[in-house]
Amino acid sequence: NPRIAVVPGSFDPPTLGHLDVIRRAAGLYDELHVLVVHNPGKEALLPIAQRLALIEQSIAESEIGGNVIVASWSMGLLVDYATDVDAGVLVKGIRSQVDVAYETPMAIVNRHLAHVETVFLLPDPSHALVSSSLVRQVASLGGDVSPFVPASVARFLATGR
Ligand code: COD
Repeated sequence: NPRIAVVPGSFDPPTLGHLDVIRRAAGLYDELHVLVVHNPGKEALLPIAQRLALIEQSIAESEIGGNVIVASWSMGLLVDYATDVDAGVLVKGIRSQVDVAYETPMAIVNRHLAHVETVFLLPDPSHALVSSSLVRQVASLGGDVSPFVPASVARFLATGR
C-alpha cells in the first residue's frame, strides 16, 4: 500500500534530526511506522527497548500526528516488517553524499526483495549535521546534548531515567 510508510532507524539515541524526518513523513502518509531496528554494523549504546521507549516519549511530547505507530524489529529483513504491515514505502533521511552512498544499494536490494520503494527526505538544514554518533560522543564526554535531542532523550542521557 503506497499510503503506508516505514521510517526505520537505529535511533541510538533518537535525535531532533530523526524527529524532523518523522514529523514530515507523518504529514505525507496515512499511516507511518517508526521502526527501531538493530543495525548489525554498529555497536549499540542503548538496548532496543530503551530506544523504543525514548522514541515513543519524544513523539508523544511533540506535535506529531496520531497516525504514527512505533515498533521494533529484530526478526530478519526490514522488508519483512514492511510486508507484514502492508507498507509500500521506506522513508530515509539524507544528510550528505555519505548517506546517499550508504542508502542507494539498500534501496535497490529492498525493491528487488519486496517491491518496496524508498523515498528520501532532505532534512531541515538546522538538523542536518546532527547524528546519533555525535550525540553519543558528546554525552559520553559529559557535554550538554539538549540542543540536538528531544527533551525526554536529554533527560534520560543526563539522569538515566
Ligand atoms: N537529519 C535527517 N535524517 C537523519 C538525521 C538528520 N540529522 N540523522 C539520521 N537521519 C536518518 C538517517 O539517514 C536514516 O535514514 C535514519 O534517519 C535513521 O538513522 P540511524 O542512524 O538511526 O539509523 P541507521 O543509519 O543505523 O539505519 C539503520 C537501518 C536498520 C535503518 C539500516 O541499517 C537498514 O535499513 N538496514 C536494513 C536491514 C536489512 O533488512 N538488511 C538487508 C537488506 S539491505
